[in-house]
Amino acid sequence: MPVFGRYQQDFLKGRRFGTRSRDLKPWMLALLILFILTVMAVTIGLLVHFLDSGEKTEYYHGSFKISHLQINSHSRQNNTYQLKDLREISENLVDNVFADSTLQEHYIKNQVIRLTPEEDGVKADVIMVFQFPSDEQRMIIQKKIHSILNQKIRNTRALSINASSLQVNAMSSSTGKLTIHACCGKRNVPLIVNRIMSGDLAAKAAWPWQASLQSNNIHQCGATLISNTWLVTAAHCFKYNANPRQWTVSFGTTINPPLMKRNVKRIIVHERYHSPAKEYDIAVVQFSPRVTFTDDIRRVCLPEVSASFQPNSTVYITGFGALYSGGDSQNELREARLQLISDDVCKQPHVYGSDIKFGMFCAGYLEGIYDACRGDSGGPLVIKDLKDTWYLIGIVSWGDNCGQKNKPGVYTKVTYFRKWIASKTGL
Ligand code: 4AZ
Repeated sequence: MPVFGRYQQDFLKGRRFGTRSRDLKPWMLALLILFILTVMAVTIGLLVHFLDSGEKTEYYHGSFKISHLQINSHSRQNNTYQLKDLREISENLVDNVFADSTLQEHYIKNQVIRLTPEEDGVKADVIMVFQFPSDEQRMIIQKKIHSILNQKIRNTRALSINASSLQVNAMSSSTGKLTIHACCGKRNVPLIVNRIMSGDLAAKAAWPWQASLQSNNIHQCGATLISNTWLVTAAHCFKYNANPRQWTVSFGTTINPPLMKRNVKRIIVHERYHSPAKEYDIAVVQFSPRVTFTDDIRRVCLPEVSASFQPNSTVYITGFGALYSGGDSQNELREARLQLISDDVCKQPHVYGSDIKFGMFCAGYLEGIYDACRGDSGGPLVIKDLKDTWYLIGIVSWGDNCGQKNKPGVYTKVTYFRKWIASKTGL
């Protein structure tokens, strides 16, 4: 006689239950299925409702003509503007239009994406960002935006705008996002930099243009993203190895794991860089495939040749470099706030004397401490303008050790090489 273990007995019981369930009347079964379906439908409905009740970001493209003015890259006389000023004035104007309108609760920001000089004026293309509950009609909103702009830009004193030239069109959110991200020098986190020795750890997406240049997968130098395929760095990074096949570039605030990695396709070192001389310490690097800009990976702006910066201005350096002379490179990105040092100060005999040549400048503190170090080379020194747009003005180049008294860091002056960068990259 077979001996039934516990599982076999349960199995038999199960079969008996099975027999009972087959006794369910058809109407009971139908009721049960109906009940289950109703519960599922209600749950899905509630889920959809709660997930979808959030605000949706929407993008609108506007364009208008600013008349009776001329663009001038040097002076600033009557009706004569620099493009940079005009961008700022136009963005402030659109901010003001919506800050005081029926759409004020929904308005987020605007960005002038293009200023095109035309006969007797300039055409401005601007992207406007709003947030609406998801059930809002886009065509109705588009008309509302047009009507608000149409009423208010007529009466503005800041600029003379031809209201009949105004056009407003809804954009798909993917095009809107991509267009906004394609703009340079913008980041999506607030600036909080603590002054601790050797800098501070950088927040995610705080310096989205920072890259790490690696040969045989070992971090060697910093670099700065200036387009979706080009980087600027220091020439001396390639002193021992300029074979693109042995170099890769990574993005993100850690080297390991990288947020994204690319192969280097081309390394162009300044023709007049000859080590051990320190002049012409600049190179551009092309990688592939190109990156898509996101909050974490984005290009910095390049300054115009004519841009100049006041001594003592606040600037920032970032890098994976060592925390002290002779130390190792770091896995996590760090940032430090520095001050620009005038040539007069830096060329003093007890600082660097005549070692500071054309195309270089100093930044940091004569008392030392905050400084770039080995492994930061090639990385960015950036400055922020009044509209929170970041510009690359220096490339970490050299210095006597790190953080020493009277020996601040020395940087390649980007404005000096602006035309050289354009000649190699087209940017
Ligand atoms: C280097 O070895 C290096 N303190 C970079 C910057 C500085 C010193 C050394 C500036 O790459």
